[in-house]
Amino acid sequence: MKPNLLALLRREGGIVASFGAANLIRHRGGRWELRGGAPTDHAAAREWCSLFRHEATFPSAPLPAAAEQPGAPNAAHNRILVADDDPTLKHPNEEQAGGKEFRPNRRLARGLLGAGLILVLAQSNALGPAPAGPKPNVLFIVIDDLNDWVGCLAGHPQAQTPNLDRLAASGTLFRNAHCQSPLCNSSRSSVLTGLRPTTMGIYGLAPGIRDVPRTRKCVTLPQYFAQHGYFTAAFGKVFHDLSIPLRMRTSEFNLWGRSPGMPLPKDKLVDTPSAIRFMDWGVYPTDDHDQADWKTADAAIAQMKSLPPGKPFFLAVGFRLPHVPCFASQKWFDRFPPEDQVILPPVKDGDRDDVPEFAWRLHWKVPDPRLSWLKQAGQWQPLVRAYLASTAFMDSQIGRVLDALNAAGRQENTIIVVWSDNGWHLGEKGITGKCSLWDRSTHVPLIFAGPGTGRGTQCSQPAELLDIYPTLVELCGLPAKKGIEGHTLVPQLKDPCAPRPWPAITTLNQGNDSVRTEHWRYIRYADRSEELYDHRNDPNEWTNVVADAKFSATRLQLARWLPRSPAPPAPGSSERVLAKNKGVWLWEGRPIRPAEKVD
Ligand SMILES: [Ca+2]
Ligand SMILES: [Ca+2]
Repeated sequence: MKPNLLALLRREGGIVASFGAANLIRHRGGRWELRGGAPTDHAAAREWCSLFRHEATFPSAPLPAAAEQPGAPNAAHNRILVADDDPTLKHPNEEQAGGKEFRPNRRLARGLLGAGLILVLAQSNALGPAPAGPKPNVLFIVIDDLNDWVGCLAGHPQAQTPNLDRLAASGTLFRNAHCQSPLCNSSRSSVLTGLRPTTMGIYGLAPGIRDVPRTRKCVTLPQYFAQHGYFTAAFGKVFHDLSIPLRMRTSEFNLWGRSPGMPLPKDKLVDTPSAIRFMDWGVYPTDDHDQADWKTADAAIAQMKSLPPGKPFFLAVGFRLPHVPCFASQKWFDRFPPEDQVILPPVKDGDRDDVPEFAWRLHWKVPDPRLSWLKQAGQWQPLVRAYLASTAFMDSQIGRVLDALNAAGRQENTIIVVWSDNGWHLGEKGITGKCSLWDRSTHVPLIFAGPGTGRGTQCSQPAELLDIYPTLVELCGLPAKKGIEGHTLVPQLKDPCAPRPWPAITTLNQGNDSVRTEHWRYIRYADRSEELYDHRNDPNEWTNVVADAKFSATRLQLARWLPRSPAPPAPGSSERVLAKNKGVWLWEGRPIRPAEKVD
């Protein structure tokens, strides 16, 4: 029976190299010693020692043939495990979250690869079998501000997203996935670093991760793949716009491609309370080829036709719609009923009567108009229709990229993940936009498809976007990444009912957090006011039951998941930042004056 290598390593320290059924063990600084295995394994071990000029002790007599194990692993199954304090290692990364990541020095790594060995870090908790054959590619698609108005999520009865639906039908759909922060920069920074906003101190639209001490040197998801031999490229909006300085972009991806901006008409189509050009919706432009998402899909498709040979790829594609401006050409609007027949989202009069007043401070002054303005301006139905139309257009661009992947013959060996960085209100709780801790802001599509995923399965347990990092790492057979805060979703990709003890946690500025389980949402604001919703009976989060004594145990149980020591806003935090200074609450650096509330 082949011994458990990790157990052996822990017992012996140093390095354990496995050649089929034989184990070469080296105590720190000492000779290598071969134990067990068949003559063919010994030959492989001798060859490796010769290559490295290692001194080794081998058994004096060859083992009898009977010791040879039928079906002994071939060279592709050889392993080497490296203890964390072995002198052949160098530079523990000084990176994030208290974890150390160790890499072999170049000479050792080169030799290991030359000998056909697969390297496994001793810190790995998930020593599953390494995938045979070439590593799977990754197609990483991020959408901006798409809530659950997706056909397969049934968030809106008129949503048209046939390409997301077909992808979900071929993989695993997480029906209860939530962002870690309902805002572009903090959400994307969390996904890409694998860290919570409360760990990074990134809560607003600035700063970017390389300007924050905690994350300055962290190894992001694409960087981790590049470290493990992947060609990495990004097109469109992957990081938040301008969050990574120009000079640093090629260290984030091997290729940082085009990120086209949205086309803008000469004048705004809708005269919203905010004069910001982006806060707009309607029929524009006339030609789909002028859309940012068309150009992004074009660039990704072109890249798929000219990938470097001999390397797996990690291709990140970021679409801008349905983020405002919600623009699409006439043909996409024509796919939906006229404005007076568009179905409005369910909204309850007086819904905020049982919501803490503090909730208003999370979206104190935002460019997104309130529902009261939409109603008064006759823009509620037009906005809903524009959101549906721009989503349908964006979905068609995902379809183009998926078709190109198929045409390139890559679909069989490519893991596809699609996610949105946050949701969006279209009138619920009296607001539009995303700065809230309710389901409308936190609930996002999350789909995995390809090798290792389900085939048309759906998981209703809570998932976090933070889970994307460890899930992709495991699916691709890379060593588990230390120091990241998500949990792999591989068990749920294999069996959507596999138990999952963790809730989804969303944070919007320091001290405001939400905990979402399969049945509940609990929110606590920075002034310690609270909300509790029972999703089994109240999917719209209309009735705050936090004061109901019969739910007090549930409330306490959920509150245990709240972040314990959230980091203060990192230096340089700005835009959508709520903070307290000398007892005064500040919105984007200015004191909040209740008389200025717009509801
Ligand atoms: Ca966003
Ligand atoms: Ca209510």
